[in-house]
Amino acid sequence: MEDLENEELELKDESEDFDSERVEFVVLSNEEEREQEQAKANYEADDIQVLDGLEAVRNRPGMYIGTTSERGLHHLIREIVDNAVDEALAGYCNNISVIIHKDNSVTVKDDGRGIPCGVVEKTGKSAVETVYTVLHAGGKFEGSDGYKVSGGLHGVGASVVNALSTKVDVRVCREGKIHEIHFVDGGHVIAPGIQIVGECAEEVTGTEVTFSPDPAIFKETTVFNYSNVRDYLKQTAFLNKGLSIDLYDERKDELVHDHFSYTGGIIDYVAYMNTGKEVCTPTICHFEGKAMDIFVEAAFQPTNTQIFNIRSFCNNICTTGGGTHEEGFRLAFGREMNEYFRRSGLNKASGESFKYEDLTEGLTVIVSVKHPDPQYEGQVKDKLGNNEVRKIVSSVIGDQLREWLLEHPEEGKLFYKRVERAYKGRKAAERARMAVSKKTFSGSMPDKLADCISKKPEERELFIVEGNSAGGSAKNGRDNYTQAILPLRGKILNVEKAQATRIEKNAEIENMIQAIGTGTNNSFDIEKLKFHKIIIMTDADVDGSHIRILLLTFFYRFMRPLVEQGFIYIAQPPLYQLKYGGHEYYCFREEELPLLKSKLPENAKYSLQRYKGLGEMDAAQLAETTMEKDKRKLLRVTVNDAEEANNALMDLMGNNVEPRKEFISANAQFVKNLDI
Ligand code: 1YM
Repeated sequence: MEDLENEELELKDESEDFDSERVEFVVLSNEEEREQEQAKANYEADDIQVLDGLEAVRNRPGMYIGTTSERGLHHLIREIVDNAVDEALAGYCNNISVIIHKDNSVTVKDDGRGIPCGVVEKTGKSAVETVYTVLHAGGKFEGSDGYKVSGGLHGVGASVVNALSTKVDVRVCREGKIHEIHFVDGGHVIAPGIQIVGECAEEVTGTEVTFSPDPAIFKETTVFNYSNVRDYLKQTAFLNKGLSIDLYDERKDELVHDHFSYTGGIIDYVAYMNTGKEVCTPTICHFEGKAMDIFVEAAFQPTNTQIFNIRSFCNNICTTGGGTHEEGFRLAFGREMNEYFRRSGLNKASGESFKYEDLTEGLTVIVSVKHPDPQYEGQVKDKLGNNEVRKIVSSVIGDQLREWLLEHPEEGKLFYKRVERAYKGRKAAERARMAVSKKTFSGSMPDKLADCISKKPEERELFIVEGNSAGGSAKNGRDNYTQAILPLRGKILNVEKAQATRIEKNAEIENMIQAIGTGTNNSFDIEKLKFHKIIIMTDADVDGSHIRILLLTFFYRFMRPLVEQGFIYIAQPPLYQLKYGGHEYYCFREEELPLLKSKLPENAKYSLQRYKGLGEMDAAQLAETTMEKDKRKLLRVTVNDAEEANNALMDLMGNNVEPRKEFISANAQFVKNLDI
């Protein structure tokens, strides 16, 4: 509390200093004086707001850069580089360089137009200062030097980087002048703000930014990882044809340097991804086009590997979760290939349409779109959601692929051969699987498992349930055709602490491994997976969350493909049941309860039950709220979630007692028999 108050005082002091210096040099008429007074008052108010904004970033950095771990640290470089890349996309910048200095500060330089230095009417500050201090300020304001920004969100990340740095220096060459502005301690501008410090040739333009990440924010590390930065810059160079990017590392005795520039853009990217693989066509197909202000580009080439390797991007950001641009590609590719094989008479042998998995086996694809207003979805916002993109990608790529196939019959034939091979392979695998699955399903399943009737892994679900009593309710409430129940007795073994051999012999874990069917680590085989949904169902208390962490860590360490391929889920049991007027309402999160209560009439008589554990619900309630397919809410576990669980467990288990204490005190109201 005390700290906060001091901080506020400091901020006010600084804004006064800055302003008094400004006024000293100006002779004002009465009216001007009044206007100036008013402007000063507004300016101070704005200034405090500005610093409040940056303070918000410092208070909740995770909301702006996802995490303050090593990954978050590297995000800072991206934010600044992205501004330079935007300038390249606008057609003004050809060269970017990044330098990691000995003290782990980083300089990013470009030869674009230079961030505008004139005063922005709305903020009363220079554009550079505005971009570096106002949250969400991008290139959308008109400055007194007459520039007008065309659109997009040019520059929005700069203020976040400033907020999370102990020091930021910006140097701009523009209109024959060298300007500098400096910030310290999370965005406090050094008076008097932007200054001209020298002259340069008119044609020399650009921006240079040096920042030092704040160790009070990045507690885990402030040391940049060279290969991480290198990979990102290389990818950026692939995605921006012709852009030249240099990376220097001054931390070693000898200067380390990498240079990236690709005249072929994403064609070179596909060639790079296919390095060392046997490719099936001589050409890398490349198509591009634009519709509704959305630019679409795709490059692809089949290989003899069995992996469909697709990477997609929106505005140079990697969309790991896929999305509508990938779907558009998939639609176009599936439709046009099948249509071509049919029309050209190539597909006489099998006669049927190929499945998408046959068409894409071994295919390496890059899809890149540029969108003025991208919407991201998914837990980690890594999936493109804009619906219009699907159709645009599908028609741009589809139209050009159709023409290309007509003009390149030899290559069309090579595509066909690759697809036919995948098709035959799949059919053979299906036959082999049938033979194996007969054995597997008749064979050993753990005694405690209440298995389901269906033998199709795609529709089978395994509920891993905490405790025998909840296991009983789940068994009675389930759909026994598709839902199997495996109750876990008490705590499963902590896989972080125990040795590998002991783990696999632990009874609870052995049951799980046996039920799932894939084996673990080196002997893991996804083909043997018996359930396409593995659902962790634990109590909404500290024991429950601990068991969940243990299970996630187990999957992460021993059956990682299950996490990577999205087979692991978490059930969401309700926290409250509210009965009113003959109806039952359920709340799944704490925040929902006051909302629900506020919707009841005043003085309504209702009864409220807090579920401390799954066991408190009867079979029908558990089924209705947590298990029935069209009513329940499931969370799909991502690799990030599992990684976090793994880290949380390391915190809890480590020799350092602080995180353990924190966990216990944060959950004290629930603690029953905590044993960590
Ligand atoms: C090393 C980081 O930030 N370069 C950069 C940023 C901008 C411009 C040029 C720029 C943009 C525009 C006009 C425009 C930015 N300007 C703004 C804002 N490199 C780096 N290079 N003139 C110059 O968008 O029209 C935000 S970023 F908002 F001030 F225009």
